[in-house]
Amino acid sequence: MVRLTIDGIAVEVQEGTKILDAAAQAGIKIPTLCFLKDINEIGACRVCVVEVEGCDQLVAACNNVVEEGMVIHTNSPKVRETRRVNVELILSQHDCRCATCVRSGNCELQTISNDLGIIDLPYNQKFKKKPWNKDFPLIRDSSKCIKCMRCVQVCENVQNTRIWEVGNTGSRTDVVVSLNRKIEESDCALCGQCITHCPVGALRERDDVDKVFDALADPEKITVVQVAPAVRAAWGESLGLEREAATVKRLVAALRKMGFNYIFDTTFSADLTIMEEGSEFVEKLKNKENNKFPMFTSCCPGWVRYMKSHYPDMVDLLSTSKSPQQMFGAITKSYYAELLDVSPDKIYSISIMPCIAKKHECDIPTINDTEADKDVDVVITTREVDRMIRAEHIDVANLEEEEFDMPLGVGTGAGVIFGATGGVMEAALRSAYYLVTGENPDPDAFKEVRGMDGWKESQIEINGTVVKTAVTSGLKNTDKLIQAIRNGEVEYDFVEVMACPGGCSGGGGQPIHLGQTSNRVDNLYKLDKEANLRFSHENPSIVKVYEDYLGAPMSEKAHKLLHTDHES
Ligand code: HC0
Ligand code: SF4
Repeated sequence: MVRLTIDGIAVEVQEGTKILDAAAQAGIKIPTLCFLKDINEIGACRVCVVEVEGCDQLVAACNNVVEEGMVIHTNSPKVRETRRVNVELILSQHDCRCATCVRSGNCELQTISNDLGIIDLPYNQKFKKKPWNKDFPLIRDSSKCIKCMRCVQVCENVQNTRIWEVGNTGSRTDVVVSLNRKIEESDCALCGQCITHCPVGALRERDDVDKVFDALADPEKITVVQVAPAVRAAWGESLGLEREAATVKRLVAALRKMGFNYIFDTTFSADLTIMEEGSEFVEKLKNKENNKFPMFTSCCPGWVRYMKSHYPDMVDLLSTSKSPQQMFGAITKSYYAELLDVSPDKIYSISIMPCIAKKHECDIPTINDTEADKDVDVVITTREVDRMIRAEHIDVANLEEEEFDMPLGVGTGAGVIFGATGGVMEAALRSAYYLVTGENPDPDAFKEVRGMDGWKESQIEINGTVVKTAVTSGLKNTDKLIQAIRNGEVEYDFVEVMACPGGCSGGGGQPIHLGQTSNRVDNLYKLDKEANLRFSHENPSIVKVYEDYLGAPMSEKAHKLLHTDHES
């Protein structure tokens, strides 16, 4: 153990502890800006500097370890003044027009500047605005970048993708798309983790809110909106709502107030995905010798993009089932258009997702299989729907809860847990067990696949057949798993991959509050536990859509509408 004094408090911590962590253990908060625990500990911004007695220079608290007998001052006049100058210099290179910034109110630079009492900009502002493809789902504004390197590190060290790199040196240092590429030429998976880890407004999603407002104002359009599983666990965070108050039914009430004609639940089509993907898997298993394994889930478009660019020779291992978002779009513009007795082109289909990659998925040419132009017309993120709610001045806290519309508003607990890592696998196993044995398992029988670990394994016996499964989230974890499969170190029958750590709950379109993913995941499992229906095959709307329209899972019609070959 190491003994030291921080701000007059005697502290005893383990050897190797960083000054920042030692201070936190003593209840002292040192401000940080570029720091991200275990991801970016480079001390670049110099906001966390502290004074160590006997040291001429101030030291960064995030990447210097404690030493026996140290006497540290975290907020002395010298520290305060240095921090202030450091932040003023950062501001001199940052476009400080906060009023029009997407991160205003949730910006770490804004908070630190305010906390340090900076109420004027003493240096001339010099910032660069570089051209960017505004049609791409991920938008970068170079004039907001503070070169903290968080995006570079998250992309490389968590997502194994290396889209960003440092260009130039000295005062011209910049973050650029690597290998001199344009973003649209790069292999960006569109997971959006760089956005959620950016402390400022340098990275954001393409804003599609106006398209939705235009559709709502167009009397010729019937607006049909779907709400993804993980959105319900997070939408209240940026509206200041307590988790208990931010129910999905309250979100439904807000959407109805905004004027959406039909408000449905993506958990319905998550259940539909289970019917198709579960049946596809069971069919493959029946003829094991003639099929290649493992079968990979295909519902995460970030993962599908990653596989296409990094492992193109393995694309045929992806399940052909479309994602719930796209199944929903296809059902909306076929079955539901028929129920409404309108042409599919009259329907404008909107999807609220925790995800950036979904904005790309709905534009993949071969994903659209109905008579309409596009099965899903526009995708907005959880952050964008929150902005719409604010723009409409809806007092969500005082809204009465309302129900989804019918029949596509019914989902099971199995569909809800799609938004958590392991959830798709667990939901699939619940129904696969039923499809093989004709009996339901205990709904909690496959709990092993829950939890935030990056790579989880389980073996499950169904009617004498042992099924080996794995679940992974985060693309670096995924890469390790694929390498192990390719090297013959592991063998699985069924693998779930989600690009974002923790699954969609930690998606790149979610409100930006780092450290919230596991709370969101817990919330989804709680909703599953409390649900009346916990098996996808028991969803009455699913039973009906097969009876009245699709016939059976994997039928010709189901194939046409609900499956894809992942070719483009
Ligand atoms: Fe997901 Fe999905 S679970 S990818 O994370 O499968 O975005 O929430 O909507 O489509 O259902 C995202 C979340 C979805 C889809 C579902 C799947
Ligand atoms: Fe999108 Fe979810 Fe995949 Fe992340 S894990 S890229 S949020 S689908």
